[in-house]
Formats: sequence, C-alpha cells, structure tokens
Amino acid sequence: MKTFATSKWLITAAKKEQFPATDLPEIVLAGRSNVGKSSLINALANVNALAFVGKRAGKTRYLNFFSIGDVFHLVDVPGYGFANRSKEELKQYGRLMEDYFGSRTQCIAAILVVDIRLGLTDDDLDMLEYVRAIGLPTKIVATKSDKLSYSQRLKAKTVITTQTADNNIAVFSAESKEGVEEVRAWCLSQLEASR
Ligand SMILES: Nc1nc2c(ncn2[C@@H]2O[C@H](COP(=O)(O)OP(=O)(O)OP(=O)(O)O)[C@@H](O)[C@H]2O)c(=O)[nH]1
Ligand SMILES: [Mg+2]
Repeated sequence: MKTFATSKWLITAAKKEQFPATDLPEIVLAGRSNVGKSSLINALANVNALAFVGKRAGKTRYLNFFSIGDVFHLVDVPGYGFANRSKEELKQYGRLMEDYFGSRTQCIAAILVVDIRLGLTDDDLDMLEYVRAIGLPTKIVATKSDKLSYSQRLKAKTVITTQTADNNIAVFSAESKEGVEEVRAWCLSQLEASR
C-alpha cells in the first residue's frame, strides 16, 4: 500500500512537551514488553530498522513517533509487564502513558499486540479494558504466528477471539509477514472513519 511506502522516524519523546506539535491522526501500539510492537511497526512500514527491535525485553524506553506517508503517525510505546524495571522507571512509564492518553486528542485508534502463543495476559486484559473504556477502536494483533503450526494458529485464534469477544483479530508475524496487509488495511480504514 502506497501510504506505507514512505515512513520515517520523527521523534523520541520522554515527556509530553516533546510530543510532535501536529494534529495528524495517530494510532498507538500497546502490548507487553518484548511482544513485538516495534517489529510490527517495521513490518507495516516495510523497513527493517525504523523502530528499534530488542534482543532483550525493555528495548523501547520512551514514546517513538513515526510518520507514515505524512498521512498519520504510528506511536511505539514501551511495553508493560517488564519485571526488572525499577520503581522510578515504572512511575515514569505510568506518567508518560497518562500524558499520552490524557492529551493526544488526535489518537484515533489503538493496536493491542499480544503473543499468539500466550493469548491475553491479565495485563493485556487490563490494557484492552482501558483503551475500550476511553473509546478507542482497537485492533488485536496476535503476533509471532510463525512460532505455531497452522492448526495451532487456528486454535490460538479461537482462544483470543473468545477472550476479547472480537471476531476480527489479526494473526500476524513479523517474520513471515502473515497479516501485514490486514493490519495496514485496518489502519487506513480507521483514518477513513475518523475523517
Ligand atoms: N519469531 C518471531 N519473533 C518476533 C516477531 N516479532 C518480534 N519478534 C522478536 O521478539 C523480540 C522483541 O521484539 P520487539 O519488536 O523489540 O518487541 P517490543 O514489543 O517492541 O519490545 P519492547 O520495546 O521491549 O516493549 C525480538 O527478538 C524480535 O525479533 C515475530 O513475528 N516472530
Ligand atoms: Mg519496542
């Protein structure tokens, strides 16, 4: 899809004052640490190193804003559920996310990335409840599908569909690129719907 052909990293923001001063619509990623949020952004943008992908959990520390075709932003955020974070870091994480959700009226939708092998953890269910409560249309993306056989994938999809009461979850892999067009199309449909 043409929109995704020209993507660029805009800014890393550690606080609200650093969020880019534009009113382009934004779609925010959410998900556990190390689940594959940054990899999803790279796959959508078809660039290998647009967003930093980590070997160790906790790679993304701040909010990263990416411009997709100068049409909208994807916002990469630190993952939750990272066990070894200090109290101070956790506080900062909470503040940053509150700043984001509390002030970004241009945020039109969220992508909740979950590990297809695990389904939604308690943290994921909390996050889903939160984004739904603030009225954000949310796409559930079950990633790392390349780790499962075809039949395991189908089973996992059913489990996640039940957990989320959502019939439109995307099965995705940053490795095989399964599902990438579905997630791109969903982003574009959200942009349309927000006009
Ligand atoms: N096999 C496989 N590995 C993946 C996939 N997506 C991500 N990974 C791997 O999972 C690890 C974490 O990926 P990231 O994209 O950095 O995850 P993240 O959610 O951005 O992590 P944080 O920034 O720490 O919250 C990396 O080693 C990736 O290569 C996938 O679809 N399949
Ligand atoms: Mg990341």
